[in-house]
Amino acid sequence: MDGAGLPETRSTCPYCGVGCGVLLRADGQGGLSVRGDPDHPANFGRLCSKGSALAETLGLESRLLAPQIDGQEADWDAALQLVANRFKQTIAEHGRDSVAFYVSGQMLTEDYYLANKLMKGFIGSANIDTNSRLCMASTVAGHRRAFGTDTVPGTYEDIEEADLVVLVGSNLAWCHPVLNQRLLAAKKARGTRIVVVDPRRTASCDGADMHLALAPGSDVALFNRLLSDLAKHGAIDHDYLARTEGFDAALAAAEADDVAVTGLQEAEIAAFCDLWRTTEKVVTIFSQGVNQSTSGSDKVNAILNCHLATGRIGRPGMGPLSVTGQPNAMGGREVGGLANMLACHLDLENPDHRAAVRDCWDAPTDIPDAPGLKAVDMFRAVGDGRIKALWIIHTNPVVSMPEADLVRDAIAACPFTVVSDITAATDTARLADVLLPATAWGEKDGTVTNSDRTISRQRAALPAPGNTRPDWAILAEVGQRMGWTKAFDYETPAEIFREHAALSGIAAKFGRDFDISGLAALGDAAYEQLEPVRWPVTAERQGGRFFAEGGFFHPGGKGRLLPVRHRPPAARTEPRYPFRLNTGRVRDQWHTMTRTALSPKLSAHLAEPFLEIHPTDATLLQILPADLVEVQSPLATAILRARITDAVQPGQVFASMHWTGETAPSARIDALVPGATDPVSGQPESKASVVAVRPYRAAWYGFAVSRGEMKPDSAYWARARTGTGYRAELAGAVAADNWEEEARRLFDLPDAVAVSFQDAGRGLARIALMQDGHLAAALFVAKTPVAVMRDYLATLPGTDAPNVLSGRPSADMPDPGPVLCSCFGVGVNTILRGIENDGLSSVDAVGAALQAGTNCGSCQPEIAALLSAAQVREAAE
Ligand SMILES: Nc1nc2c(c(=O)[nH]1)N[C@H]1C(S)=C(S)[C@@H](COP(=O)(O)OP(=O)(O)OC[C@H]3O[C@@H](n4cnc5c(=O)[nH]c(N)nc54)[C@H](O)[C@@H]3O)O[C@H]1N2
Ligand SMILES: Nc1nc2c(c(=O)[nH]1)N[C@H]1C(S)=C(S)[C@@H](COP(=O)(O)OP(=O)(O)OC[C@H]3O[C@@H](n4cnc5c(=O)[nH]c(N)nc54)[C@H](O)[C@@H]3O)O[C@H]1N2
Ligand code: SF4
Ligand SMILES: [Mo]
Repeated sequence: MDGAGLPETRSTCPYCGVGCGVLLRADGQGGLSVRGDPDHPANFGRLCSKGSALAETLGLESRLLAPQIDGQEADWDAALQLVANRFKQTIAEHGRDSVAFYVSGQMLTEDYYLANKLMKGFIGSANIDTNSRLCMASTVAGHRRAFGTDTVPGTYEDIEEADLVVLVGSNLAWCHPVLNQRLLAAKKARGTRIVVVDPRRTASCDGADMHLALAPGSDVALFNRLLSDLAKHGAIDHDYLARTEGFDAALAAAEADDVAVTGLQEAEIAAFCDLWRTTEKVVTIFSQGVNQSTSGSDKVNAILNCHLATGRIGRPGMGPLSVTGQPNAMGGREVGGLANMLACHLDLENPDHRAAVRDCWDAPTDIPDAPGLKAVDMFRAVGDGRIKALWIIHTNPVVSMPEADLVRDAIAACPFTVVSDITAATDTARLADVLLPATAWGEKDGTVTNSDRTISRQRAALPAPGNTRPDWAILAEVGQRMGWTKAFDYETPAEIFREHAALSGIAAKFGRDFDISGLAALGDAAYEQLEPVRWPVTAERQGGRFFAEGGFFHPGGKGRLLPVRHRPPAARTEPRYPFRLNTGRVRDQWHTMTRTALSPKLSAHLAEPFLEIHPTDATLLQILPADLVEVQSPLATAILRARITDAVQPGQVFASMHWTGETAPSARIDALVPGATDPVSGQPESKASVVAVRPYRAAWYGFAVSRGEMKPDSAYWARARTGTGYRAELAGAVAADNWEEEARRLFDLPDAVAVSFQDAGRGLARIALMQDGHLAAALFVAKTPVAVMRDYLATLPGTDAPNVLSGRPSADMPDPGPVLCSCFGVGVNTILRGIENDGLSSVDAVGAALQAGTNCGSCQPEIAALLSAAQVREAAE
């Protein structure tokens, strides 16, 4: 059955905060087909490469399908009772602050609401924090300081109505690709100018008019200069300023700052200020280059100051727009998932707010009046024994937290750790005492809120496999078993949603912004049918923008400009650690890769962890293309593949955050990142560590492909899925005596037929292991990085693979090169040949001839970059 006759289920993509609507059709065999929902206001049918490949990530092979206690399968009753007992016992012996929850901006609102209710309302501790601390905390702090609440003033439509869009610390092209597509379409239609502020040249720069490659951490100085410039040229909106306070102090601070710390040329700064000043409709989009900094909150306020001073906020095409990372980063802020927030944008410090929430929940204890431990401090408290029972839900801190080795050791030593996940194969899940199997995206129901306050439903289109349960149901069970039977008696997520909506109505009476009381009486059927809806949702109002006329949420209703001054990153480069290490994302992987790495399509784009380093630095350090490099910080050492590129500036290097103990253990980059945090938001500085870099000279290098799993254990290895199985890069300090034996061990194929070529003197070995006349696995070894056609070899397992040992296709088969368009599997070489031989001269022409870039469009910026490089070459010839 192909399922074509079955109705489609409307749901929301589980990855980024754009929150694209998807239409799911079950294939009747456990799988789904996924397409963009043409009616969803976030994407109008578009999807990026990750959304398009969702169907490839739903297999059950790596799923956790039953609870585990100490690594042994257990039944739910035993696992839940153990969790409830150990938490109760720990609280009884050591007090309520001896336990903690560490949760996630990927939980559904209903899950998140219950986690917060259980910890803050019933356990009576504020020790619940979330990975949003690593992500949105600085924006939350900045919004609250300026607006009085954590309010996103604008909407996605502003991107299309703006004449100038400034991307600050946002690689929109890779991280919010559908918003980037909307922006590029607007540019085409109305000539929107785009400026990128980022120390690194990214794919987002390809469509930009200006790229300001400022020094890392110097955004405050740049926006302070902009504020001074606006004042100098009489561009301040004094009528609007009357609705705010703090302008004089903010301007004085701005004028005292020296823009020279940005390292930018005076002319480019002036051009940027002119453009901003003379373009009324300006949207400033910001993300982790702003938030993940020890001056993150100040960076946010430096940006907000400029919008407030010009009154360019809350009107069509104008305003600051913080793009959220995770699908429910915004929803998590609404339910109060951060250790310093209460539910529904209420304040933990306010006794009236606490009393109102306690009453609503009918909670047995007072709600804590002080913030709980924020993520970095929370794991330090686990490490020094203050926290004795920890529940981690929907996040993988052993990979994603700074000082990740300390986090790993702390969790390992914690007397009782519970992990709720969809797989047992994560660096964090491997350390759990109790592992709870959650239903995954596609199997569960609830709501998420995206970057522009639009609430959308995630809906189940597949049955829950094995003994998995939804996160909200697991939390409710534990709450009940801890003794609060009535408060955690829920049958459906709809009940939880109604309670949350009703509480938001109470919060609104205290003058809070987040009010969805219009949904408090939503019946089960209406919840089932709920269309995407932007908050607030009340009897009087739905959606819209905030602050066009003022109306801030501080007492007295005024907005605030903040005096902020440049502060450099916490870690200083020094002779021992001369490089600034920046970290971030790649186009086709999601965080710690537990889902996206299951997709061969997505794994083809960048199959290996890498370090971007400038050619000048590479030359000085004698690093050659494709060399491995050792990257050392005061905390730890990593081994990564060098990518020599002038996209980074001299003295700076960039690594991605994605690789893990499961995919490339020497590349867990957060082991190198110290836990320095912003003093206001507690958000760690993930983008400005200091490191030393040197070549890693391995005794041997290897490349492997296989149909089945491999078990690498060399000093360096990185594994990726392919359409036929797996591929891996390997390198080690000691060469094997017998590579054929080593290959049999690596692939666990003791009885396969080996076809091999070995030249011990030159350190060369090529081994193909055949089963039933088909290639099961192949290993290529050399003393220098192995030169074979990797994308071709990855297609061979399972075939009869003639001349596999040559490492390349026969002469009449051109090598497509690394995959650039993951939707259609089009390689770089294919596109380059099209440009050079067939005269393809535009992104559209490449699409028409080769299909590349015509489905999700995420690779269009990279195609554009190939085209402009070709034009530069032509011009030079
Ligand atoms: N493909 C993909 N998309 C994702 C995710 C993913 O894992 N993969 N994750 C999602 C999540 S949770 C998030 S939070 C978002 C993050 O989305 P982004 O914030 O856009 O992504 P990052 O790559 O973390 O960082 C953005 C840029 O900040 C720059 N930067 C570093 N230091 C500075 C600085 O001092 N100033 C300025 N102005 N810029 C600086 C970096 O060079 C980088 O290009 O992406 C979301 N979307
Ligand atoms: N160096 C550096 N570090 C960073 C960043 C950076 O830019 N640089 N970015 C930071 C940011 S912005 C973020 S948001 C974090 C993200 O970091 P994490 O949250 O740690 O990353 P994920 O891989 O998204 O982890 C989600 C986990 O939830 C599991 N899961 C999936 N679906 C479900 C489900 O339905 N229920 C449950 N219970 N579990 C599920 C997945 O298998 C996975 O283990 O990383 C942060 N760390
Ligand atoms: S932009 Fe891509 S990852 Fe983000 S929600 Fe849309 S389809 Fe999903
Ligand atoms: Mo994030």
